[in-house]
Amino acid sequence: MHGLTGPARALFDHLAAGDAEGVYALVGDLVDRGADLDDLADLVGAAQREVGRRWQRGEWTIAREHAATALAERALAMVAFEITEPAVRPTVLVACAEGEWHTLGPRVVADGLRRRRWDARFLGGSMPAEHLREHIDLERPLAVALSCAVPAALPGLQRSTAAVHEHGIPVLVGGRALTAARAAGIGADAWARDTRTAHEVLDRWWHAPTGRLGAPDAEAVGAHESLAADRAAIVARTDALLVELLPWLADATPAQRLRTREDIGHLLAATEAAVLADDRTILDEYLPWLVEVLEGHGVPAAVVHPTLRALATSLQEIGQDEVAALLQAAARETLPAGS
Ligand code: B12
Repeated sequence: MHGLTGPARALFDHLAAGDAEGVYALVGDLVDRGADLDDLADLVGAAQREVGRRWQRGEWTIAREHAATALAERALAMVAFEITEPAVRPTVLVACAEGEWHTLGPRVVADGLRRRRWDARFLGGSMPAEHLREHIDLERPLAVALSCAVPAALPGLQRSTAAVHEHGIPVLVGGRALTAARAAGIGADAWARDTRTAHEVLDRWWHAPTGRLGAPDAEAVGAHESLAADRAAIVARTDALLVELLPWLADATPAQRLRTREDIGHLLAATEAAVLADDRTILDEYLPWLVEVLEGHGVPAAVVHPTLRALATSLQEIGQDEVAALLQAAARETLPAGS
């Protein structure tokens, strides 16, 4: 069961049933009763969080999530198409960090800014830093707004932020992987929760340009770079150590073996993000989430502790003792001993 009520519940039920007509009728009705794009964004956000939980617990297939998301996108577009007033505020580029494919959030932020008469241009999913740098030459925006929903995209966010800063342009960041502290850690100039707060920050920058741009913690960037350089070797070594700890893995199918290596890669990506943002809460959130996802998808959670041990050992073998200690502390404090 979900805790949604009112229109959020109705929207989720239509999304779950793949009922396009139901979605359009509901949105039409809400708009007639005065709902605006911000209200719709809150509603879609609530319904989509439930979509995510269903996938996380293994109750929904990826195809069901995709179908619901495609409809949710349409619901937001219905309102966005009505925004026709010309911009009176400067250009703002809105993009996803490199490696980030959650586009609904930043798209609705771009539309919400257009509604507030910014010349907001949405650049879509995963925007590599070098292409963003090039595009800024063409557009000369007042600011760039970057979105990051998964911790694995934080390094891409940091690179994009640095690329924008090379032009002396400030960067606003948002999305569910971020907090104010993480935003400051990667060198962004501001963090905003949603379009309303994004508009306030941008308006401030418009009227009183930011003097000094943010900078990431150089030590954390260095620590991240040295870890990222050994990524492939760490994954391969962790995988080999894991087979020693769980000999039955050697008999798994090639597809399962590949999946295990991918999962190790994701765990390492979360660890890298925690190092870069110098923020262990990234791992504190990631590990219990991982256990729930594995359990929901029929993988025994008992593999998590050996995987963490194997990863910590391979990190220690290459002198990354501090990172290993970070991972072990997060595991100790957030996971039940036997999981
Ligand atoms: C739909 C979806 C997808 C779709 C996205 C399709 C698309 N076109 O966007 C696809 C299939 C691509 C996808 C992929 C993945 N996903 Co996904 N996804 C979701 C889901 C269910 C909904 C996201 C959404 O549409 N939200 C609706 C919008 C309106 O809300 P929002 O994004 O939060 O945006 C609001 C604010 O955050 C903010 N905001 C957002 N960006 C910005 C930017 C600025 C500048 C500002 C100011 C504000 C701001 O304003 C927005 C409006 O209020 C979420 C669930 C959730 N809880 O978010 C999972 C979720 C985010 N995904 C998750 C995961 C794990 C993945 C994958 C790793 C899965 C996989 N194994 O491949 C990949 C990663 C892909 C990648 N590298 O980006 C996890 C992340 C958990 C974690 N620990 O990191 C979640 C939370 C699901 C879950 N409960 O486990 N996903």
